[in-house]
Amino acid sequence: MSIVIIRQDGKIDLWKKAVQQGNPSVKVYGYNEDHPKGDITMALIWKHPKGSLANYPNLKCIASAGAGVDYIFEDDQAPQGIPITRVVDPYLASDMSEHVLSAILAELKNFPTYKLQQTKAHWNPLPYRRIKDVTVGVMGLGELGSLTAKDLVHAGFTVVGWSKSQKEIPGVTCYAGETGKNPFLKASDFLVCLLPLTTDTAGILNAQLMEQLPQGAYIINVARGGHVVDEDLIAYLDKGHLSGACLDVYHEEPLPKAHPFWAHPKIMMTPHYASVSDTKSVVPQILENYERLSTDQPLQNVVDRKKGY
Ligand code: NDP
Ligand code: OXD
Repeated sequence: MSIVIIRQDGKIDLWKKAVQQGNPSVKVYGYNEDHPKGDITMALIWKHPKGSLANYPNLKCIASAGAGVDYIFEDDQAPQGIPITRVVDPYLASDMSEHVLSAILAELKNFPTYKLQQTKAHWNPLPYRRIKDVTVGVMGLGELGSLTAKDLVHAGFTVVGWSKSQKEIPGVTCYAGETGKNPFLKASDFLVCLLPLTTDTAGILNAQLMEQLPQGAYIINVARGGHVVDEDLIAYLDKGHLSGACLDVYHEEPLPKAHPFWAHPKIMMTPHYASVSDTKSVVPQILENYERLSTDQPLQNVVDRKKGY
């Protein structure tokens, strides 16, 4: 039994060391070093090269090193009959909540516009809004969305939320399903997307949805680029129905230099770094699952393959 780490972002050594420190008796390899493929039972992966999981005939578990698993379902050569696990971690949730709060406060106080004015040495005081003036809508009330919604309530915002099944979160008006979508959108001056990317949610941030948002609404997408129809977002920003957007995730990452988002004056961009899996808090849960795998116990944080998240 051993673990292989498959990722292409230069962080294999970081994760390998963390696993070794967490449990020196576990055998762990990077996928690009010589390793006994038949011995591998767990693949700890993040945006692996498609097809690479098929190299492991005795694989028993695919462990995503992030919360999202959409990239695993996009690999049609990934083994079908074995569990996929994902990260559920308090820091991942609180980092996301802090990112969303920062984006909303920056926009309420006009920071993105002031930054633009600064590049032109343009002194132009603007009216600002207060927390009590706006309602924030959180799409997706799972691990990250529910904490974000609660923290926004504590910060003093009026908060509405939307999910597939009905939720009850103190202080949050929760809507569910198709019937709840329109009243949820109509209330959302700020719309925060924290949905998983699935066949149901791909392209959900489209013209039809934007039309239902209040005039001047602001979109924050911290989930996946595939949720957004890029042309629709640009059209709704350009015609002024949306006042702006803060994006962390894109259809293609890194976003190609020629993409119109880069130069758009109403778009704030961050490089898919709203909330990042921290080896210190995530490796213990990976090792816990590895131990469970070795002793035939049920795994934690298992993804529902039917739902896709
Ligand atoms: P969860 O699986 O815990 O929550 C997903 C939520 O979305 C649930 O409330 C679920 O509803 C809801 N949902 C799913 N499908 C639908 C649908 N069709 N209609 C309405 N609601 C739906 O996910 P997490 O909170 O852990 O993570 C959310 C996403 O955030 C990840 O999938 C990932 O893409 C992204 N992410 C981005 C990061 C970044 O740095 N930008 C970092 C980490 C994650 P229900 O509860 O009823 O099932
Ligand atoms: C994740 C991410 O899904 O970082 O964890 O996007």
